Amino acid sequence: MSLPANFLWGGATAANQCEGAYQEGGRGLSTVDVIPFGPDRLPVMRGQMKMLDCDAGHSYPAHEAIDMYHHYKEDIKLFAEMGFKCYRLSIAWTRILPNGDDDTPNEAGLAFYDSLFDECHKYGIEPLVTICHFDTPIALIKKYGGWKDRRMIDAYLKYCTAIFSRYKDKVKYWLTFNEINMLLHLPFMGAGILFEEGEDPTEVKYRAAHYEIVASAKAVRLAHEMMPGAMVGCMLAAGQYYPRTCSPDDVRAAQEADRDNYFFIDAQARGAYPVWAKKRMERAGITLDCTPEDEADMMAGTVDFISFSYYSSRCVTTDKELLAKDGATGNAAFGGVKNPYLKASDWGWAIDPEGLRTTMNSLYDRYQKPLFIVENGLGANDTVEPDGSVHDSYRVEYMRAHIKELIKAVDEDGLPVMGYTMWGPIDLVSASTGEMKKRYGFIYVDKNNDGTGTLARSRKDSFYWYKQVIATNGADLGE
Ligand code: BGP
Repeated sequence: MSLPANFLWGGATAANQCEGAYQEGGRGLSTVDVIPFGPDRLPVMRGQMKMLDCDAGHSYPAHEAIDMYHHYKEDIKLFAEMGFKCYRLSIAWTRILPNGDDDTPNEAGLAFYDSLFDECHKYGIEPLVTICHFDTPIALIKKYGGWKDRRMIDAYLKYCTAIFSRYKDKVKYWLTFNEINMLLHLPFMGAGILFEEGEDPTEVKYRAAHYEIVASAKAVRLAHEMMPGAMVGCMLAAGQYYPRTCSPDDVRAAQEADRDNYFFIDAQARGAYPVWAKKRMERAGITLDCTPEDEADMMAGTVDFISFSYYSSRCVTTDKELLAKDGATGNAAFGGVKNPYLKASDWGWAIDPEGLRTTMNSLYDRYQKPLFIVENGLGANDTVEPDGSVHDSYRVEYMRAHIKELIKAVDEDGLPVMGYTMWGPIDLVSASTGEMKKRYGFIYVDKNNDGTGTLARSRKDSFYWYKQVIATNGADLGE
């Protein structure tokens, strides 16, 4: 067993999925606040249905979430009890700059995260901060149309300047954008994009992607200038694409599907777009608005490490009949078909622990930069027993199998891996469905889909299991 002694075990959350208190402390409105629960959620996340404010006909899970804004001391104490070395969280952009580009940051917002980071350090927990996790300020969507507009780069850098100068002594590890490739699938959630009549959606998305990539590169450079020793990573919604069969057409389709993701990470890790991307854009008639200055910025701002989320592998086919009949229900954002060799979660997401190792090797072969698994976990229905306990052996089984593959990737393949922050150590709002009952946590939160519940926290069986995993640095996986 060769996980390094300083391996960063922990958990990951996002502001909008746990903080709540969406109007407290001078916070401004952001995309995630107006993404409703129910059937309109997907069209809004995709930018097909316009919603820039809340209305009485919808409910909005992010408004209260699990109210971590008022419970963070209790929650971080529970993370510490499990032995966390690292806590990945995101800062809500509009707590710091309520309009997204204010000249003076909001002191109440800054003070909140100051206190949260102090709480982490009290227990020796290293914060890992996502600068932007699916939250584009609504004011900037009204002003610029979100990431469609180049001026977003300056707004983002203003925000980065505010948080880097305030937290430079408290935060060493940073991620520029959560799941940057999600912009292609859920453009409103990923980049505040709404499509107007006559626009080519593909062109709009790739132009926005370019601005985020340039913003990310400039943020990396700024972080290095302002915080010597800081490490900044990119963040990919990862999961290797498998061809459904060994037909050459399927194999090519899987390669092209992987390239949708590599497009982003090649730019962030190597500092330039891959050759095939230029050809793809030409074929699609897309112009990127990439200036020589952008190219120089991208090259000067490559990331220090590659972080990613991994829930499952993906499977593609070129067989139209099969696609119509066997479309994957889970990970709907990524499309594809069901993999007949894999079981799926309650929400239809394929379960493929070995795919984690495959994905890690593909990423390392390509970039040769340290890897960091910043999301992995099982969203499941939990049953609370009359005595309050939750026997979530399915969650333990999922995580054990994935951690085993992570250990093989280190032990047998020799990959450098900085840490593992599983997704949702405490139950929180699901990003894709807005549900509470899709639970990932080791800590149960008494809150239901309809918003009822006491918000009380309690330990599930998996809580004690993970504690043991961390205490033994992965040597005891409880078998
Ligand atoms: C990723 C997001 C997270 C998180 C996770 C689980 O895409 O970065 O924010 O929510 O997926 O997905 P879900 O909440 O839809 O189950």
